[in-house]
Amino acid sequence: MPGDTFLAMRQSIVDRAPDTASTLAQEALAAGVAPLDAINDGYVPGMQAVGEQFAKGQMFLPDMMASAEAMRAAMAVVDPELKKLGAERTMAGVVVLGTTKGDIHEIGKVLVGTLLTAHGFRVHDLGVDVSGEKFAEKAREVNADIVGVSALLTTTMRNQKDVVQAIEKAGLRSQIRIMVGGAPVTRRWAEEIGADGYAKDAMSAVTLAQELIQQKLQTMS
Ligand code: HCB
Repeated sequence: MPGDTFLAMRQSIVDRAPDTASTLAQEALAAGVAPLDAINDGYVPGMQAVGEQFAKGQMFLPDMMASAEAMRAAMAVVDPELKKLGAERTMAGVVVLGTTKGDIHEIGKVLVGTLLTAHGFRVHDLGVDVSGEKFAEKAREVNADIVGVSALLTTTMRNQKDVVQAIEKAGLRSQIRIMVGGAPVTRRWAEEIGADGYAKDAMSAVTLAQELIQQKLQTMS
């Protein structure tokens, strides 16, 4: 039964069908499917399939945008369920999150923010197309522990390095841990640009953020 539901969720993204995506999410949650499983096993494979079709020229930009709308419709249902968990936890740390300059992909970054919130982090989401200076400014304003930078394009991934440099320039580097992610990003890239860690998906981003907070506390004690 969940297998069929996940396949239907995947298909609702490929079919660019927000109403179906939303209804399936409601039905699945009512039937006891874990919200994160719905995202990871249902909807994300749909976005991956869309990306593959786009790369092969079988799908075009407006189609990809419509699929993103369907994904957003599903996330609107699942998000509150994930966030509910966070309300019951003590504050785990402060995170400033955003997608780097020149890049408007936000679905993955929003998911990372939701799961961090669900695990007790206070998240300040700067949105998309964010410059290094804006990351640094916000990090100072909210006394952030972690800055999380997303990039989905090979061309914008290099702007993650600007964020590291802006934080250094602002004199905040010793207080702030920087984590990077996004489809083209790798652990090696994170090391190359001087970030403190790389996460391949939203749940790994939570684990990484928890580790970075522990490291920070150990350095301070
Ligand atoms: Co976009 N796009 N796109 N796109 N897009 C990709 C990314 C391609 C790979 C598709 C392809 O060609 N196969 C490709 C990039 C190629 C490349 O650079 N190597 C591409 C392209 C080319 C483009 C345009 C240039 C197309 C054009 O205009 N001709 C254009 C660029 C616009 C711009 O940013 N300046 C464009 C536009 C779009 C939209 C607007 C139609 C839409 C985004 C809508 C939105 O976000 N509001 C879109 C989409 C949806 C995609 C795909 C299909 C899905 C992305 C997605 O949401 N994935 C994507 C294909 C793909 O990635 N396979 C395609 C699902 C989420 C859950 O995964 O990887 O984003 P995620 O996030 C994960 C993970 O990486 C990690 O956790 C997340 C959750 O698990 N993570 C972090 C992410 N950020 C993190 C930060 C951290 O600190 C830690 C972990």
